[in-house]
Amino acid sequence: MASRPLALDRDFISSRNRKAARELGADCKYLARTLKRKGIEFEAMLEGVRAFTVAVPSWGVRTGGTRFGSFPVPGQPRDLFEKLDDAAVVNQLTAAAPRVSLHIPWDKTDDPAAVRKHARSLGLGFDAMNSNTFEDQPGQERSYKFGSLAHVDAAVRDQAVALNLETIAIGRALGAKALTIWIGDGANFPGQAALGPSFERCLDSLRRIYRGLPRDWRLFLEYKPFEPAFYYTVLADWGSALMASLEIGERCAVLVDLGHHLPGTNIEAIVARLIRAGKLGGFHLNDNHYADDDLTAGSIQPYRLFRVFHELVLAGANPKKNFRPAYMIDQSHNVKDPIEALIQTTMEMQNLWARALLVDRERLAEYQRLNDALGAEMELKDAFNTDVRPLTAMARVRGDAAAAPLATYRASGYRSAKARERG
Ligand SMILES: [Mn+2]
Repeated sequence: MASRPLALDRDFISSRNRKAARELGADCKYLARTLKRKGIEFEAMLEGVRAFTVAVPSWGVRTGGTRFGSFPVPGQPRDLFEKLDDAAVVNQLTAAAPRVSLHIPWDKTDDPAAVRKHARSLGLGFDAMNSNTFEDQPGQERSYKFGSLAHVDAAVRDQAVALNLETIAIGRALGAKALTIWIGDGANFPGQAALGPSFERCLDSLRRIYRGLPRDWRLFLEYKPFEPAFYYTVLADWGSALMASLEIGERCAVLVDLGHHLPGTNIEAIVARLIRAGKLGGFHLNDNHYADDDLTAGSIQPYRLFRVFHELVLAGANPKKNFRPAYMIDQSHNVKDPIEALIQTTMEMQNLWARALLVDRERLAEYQRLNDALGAEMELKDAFNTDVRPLTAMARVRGDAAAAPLATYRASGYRSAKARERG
């Protein structure tokens, strides 16, 4: 496929920015003044915001989201090239989503060189590859109905290991540097699976995959408490994932999906522990109300994501070994335009990251030394309650993206153009 120019016209974006420039300038001036009173430099914050980027999931540019079926929007991407086109729109408007995360076999390609070239023409690279052994594909020899990497039958495990090695091979050709593994292996009923041996089989399969991992790659283990197995899951929690990653090797780490925790779990504390262990691999960012709801990040519990980001900002200020988390979005919707949802998510993360940067870490530490619970909490809340939207808008403008990405997207007519073009 011939490479096309960027999805949205640059001049269209900059003309919209020019129209908003006066108001944005005034808002930034006001914010810079209030920040200065707290000893915070606006320009330094701007650089901090611009340094934060996330990866867009290839499965997030189409509707999905429920087990009960999906309701496509007009002009959905029909192949991987078109998925990249849509992902490029998110990056063009936010300047914060320059990578895409693929799922194999959903995104299986016979011509990774062409895919890589197309991505590069759009200004995109590739983040962690994801392998899918949690559902059967047409023509597949052996079924994953009763598991994959931890299956009782060695032949099924072989097939699942092979799929992961193939995923690495495709990712290598694309320039990716990590593999994320999530498996649904487990049991729906007590007695169905032997708890000890199933974990051993999982470890054994992971070791085989790790042996096929290129030296400059990392392996991320993504845990999840339940679903599709509703009684027992092999990699159910960060304890199991950490234990596995410690046994597998130096380049194996844990991936935290925000939606993969039981209600009330203190995720920021898990993040702090994984940082200490040098085993925080990355994130699947999303939000949830009940379980693995894959809702737009920050839509339900923005304060929770802010607290997670605060731990990451703290760790970044005083880096520990192996601290370079991969930030990836993992969400899928039925009721929002998928591109709009990804833009909204990316903007929400820019805002929450900016607010986490505003925490006065020395003052917070002083409150903590004094056991001043109220003072410490208010230090966090003060940052969280700051309206940083002018700051993140200016960060986008500096990156040649849009001051107001959602309004710009809607005004661009991209969706209706694609509906006509793609049918
Ligand atoms: Mn995930």
